[in-house]
Amino acid sequence: MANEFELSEGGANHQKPKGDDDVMTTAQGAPIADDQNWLTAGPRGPQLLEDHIAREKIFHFDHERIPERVVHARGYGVHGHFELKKAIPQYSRARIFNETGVKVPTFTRFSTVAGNKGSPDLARDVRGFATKFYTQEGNWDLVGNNIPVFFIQDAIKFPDLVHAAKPAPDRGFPQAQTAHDNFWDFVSLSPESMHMIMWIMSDRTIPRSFRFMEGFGVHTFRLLNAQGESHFVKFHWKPKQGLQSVLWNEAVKINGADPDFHRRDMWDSIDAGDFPQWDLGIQVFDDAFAEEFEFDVLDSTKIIPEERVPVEIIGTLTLDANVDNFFAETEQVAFCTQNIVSGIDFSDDPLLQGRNFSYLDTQLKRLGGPNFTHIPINAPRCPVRHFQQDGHMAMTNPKGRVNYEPNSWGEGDGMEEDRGPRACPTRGFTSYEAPVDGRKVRYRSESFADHYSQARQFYKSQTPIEQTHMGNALTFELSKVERMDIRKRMVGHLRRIDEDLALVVADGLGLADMPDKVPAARETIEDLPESPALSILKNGPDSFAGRKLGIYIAEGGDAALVSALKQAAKDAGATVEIVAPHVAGAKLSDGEKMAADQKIDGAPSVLYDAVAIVMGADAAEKFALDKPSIDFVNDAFAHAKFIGYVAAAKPLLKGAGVAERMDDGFVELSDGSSATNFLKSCGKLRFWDREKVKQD
Ligand code: HDD
Repeated sequence: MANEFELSEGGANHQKPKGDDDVMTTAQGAPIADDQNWLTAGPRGPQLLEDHIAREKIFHFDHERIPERVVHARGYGVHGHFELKKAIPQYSRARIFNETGVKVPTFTRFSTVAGNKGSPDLARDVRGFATKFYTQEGNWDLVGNNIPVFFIQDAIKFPDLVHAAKPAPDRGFPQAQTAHDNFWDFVSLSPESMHMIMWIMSDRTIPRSFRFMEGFGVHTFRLLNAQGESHFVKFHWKPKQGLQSVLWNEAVKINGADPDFHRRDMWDSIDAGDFPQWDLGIQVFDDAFAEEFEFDVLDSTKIIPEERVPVEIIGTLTLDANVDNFFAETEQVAFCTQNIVSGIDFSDDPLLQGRNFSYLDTQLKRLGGPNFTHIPINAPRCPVRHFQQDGHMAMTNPKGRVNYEPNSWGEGDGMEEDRGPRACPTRGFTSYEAPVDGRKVRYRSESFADHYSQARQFYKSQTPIEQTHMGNALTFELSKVERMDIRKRMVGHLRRIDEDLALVVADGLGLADMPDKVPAARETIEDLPESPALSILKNGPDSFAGRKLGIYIAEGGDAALVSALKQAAKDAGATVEIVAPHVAGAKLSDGEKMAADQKIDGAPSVLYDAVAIVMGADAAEKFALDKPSIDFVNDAFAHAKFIGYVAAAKPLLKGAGVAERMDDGFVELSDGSSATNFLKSCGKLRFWDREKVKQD
């Protein structure tokens, strides 16, 4: 029967006909005989408006788009589950924090912030990390980023921030980047942004994969236990895969080679059964700590260093299913910071309080009505009962006569009517009874006034390589700013953060004189202790698991070696792609043609974490003059990647200009054990010494 449907798994709003009846129908369910030819008056005659099938098809198509998100438009969603490992009843009464071993379903959407839906994945940008937990007590949304601080302290500034970062209103560019006057004008006039600027100029904003980045709830929240006692909390996601980013030059090239690099990576790894995992960590502290801490815990431009308040791991998020339908799930998912459950509460962070208004409001616009919680991806997976009714696209409608309270239906009147739901003081949400007092003022608290100390702490906590990347990023971005006064103002801020960094940038911009320091509301605390947790390289995984090896094969390559490399990569938990001059593959030493996954022109080495070159001497001579082959080697070298090569491939290395500069990042391949050694080296992810040589 064409009108019998089943809902597909994973909460998708996708309906498939049951059984083997695949007859196409209209949206009204009427079978269609021909949907490729519009009804016309005669074979070459005018089209008839009567054609209800054509009109319905075009009508629906005309309305396919919904407004893209005003920020975080480009995103990628994945299903998963959260499992609590350690109950914390002393802090929270929420079931999700008390029942270990229960798999709470989740949906996580990763995103970039500034770019539109079609922008490239490797834009230098903050990544959104938003998770919806479908708990037994309602949905909890943790709407965070991969950076633990934010640009502004008060939500009222958000429209200005976003306007300044997005394309200029007159010209409509630049897209998906901050390297332009408006952005740097705004932040250089908003000193509170300086800590965040340090983070976004670090490699955190060019992650290698969504799988290899941390997530943060950013704000201070509250946890409430069964006795109603409150503790402050900050939420952290720690990737089990380790942290990893790419280089800026690499990011620029990935955007050209594969603008979908991050979403493809996520899709492929889940499709292959390699499920990424994050530990959920909490930093819990009390009022006494909040009082003694140098910074205000309600200020979202500040962190609490992990070395100061340790991150306690309490559970694990596993992402294990791709969506069935991108629109139904990833586009329609509606995160709201206000979605919390009993046992979790807000703090007075002025950014968080403002967000609580904004998210609900934006979903109304984006999804077209107040019933977006009826869309399967947004619907709670626990009983939902209330007296809210009607509105656009109402899908789940209560039965019966009662739609108000208080009511006396069902109370001994002999009528069967259900009285409907009642509020429940014992199980229901109750807010922390925080004392509130004060005059109504528009005022930024003095306790929010230190804008440079943690920016400095972040910079100082990086390795020299990471500091160099930050200097380069600032120089690059500011070199795209046309107004000299904005460039100088930014260098004036950098002088308050670190004089050496300011010097590097001033030098990079060719400034003749060092600009004056920007006036500061508070002097920088120069000696905050370094926090190793803030560096990516100090927290690398030392494993090639989850990474990708590109093996460039050509005629005459050693077939046994390619097999050994594949095996060694598999043993290391990595994936392999075979790249060849032709996508049909190449004939190897055993006389057999090995199929290729990619043609060299479409598979530059920026798509891989490490590369190996296995070809015969004639092929190496031939491809030493071939631009894609030269770039393959040359870029792998420039991006500090490990390069495995056979001796016969040396002409290509020479053609690429690296033969004279071979270092320990090159591993000669000959047999199975050399393949294993090569993969072991790759576990370091990058041969950073090559970057050090460049710096010297
Ligand atoms: Fe926001 C989306 C994260 C401040 C207003 N935000 C959005 C998303 C993430 C964040 C991850 C995408 C959710 C998804 O995948 O659908 N936003 C943050 C973080 C912030 C932050 C970590 C600071 C700590 N945001 C912020 C402020 C406001 C907004 C201060 C407004 C006053 N954000 C929005 C929004 C969006 C949004 C306009 C756009 C689409 C959406 O909500 O659903 O309401």
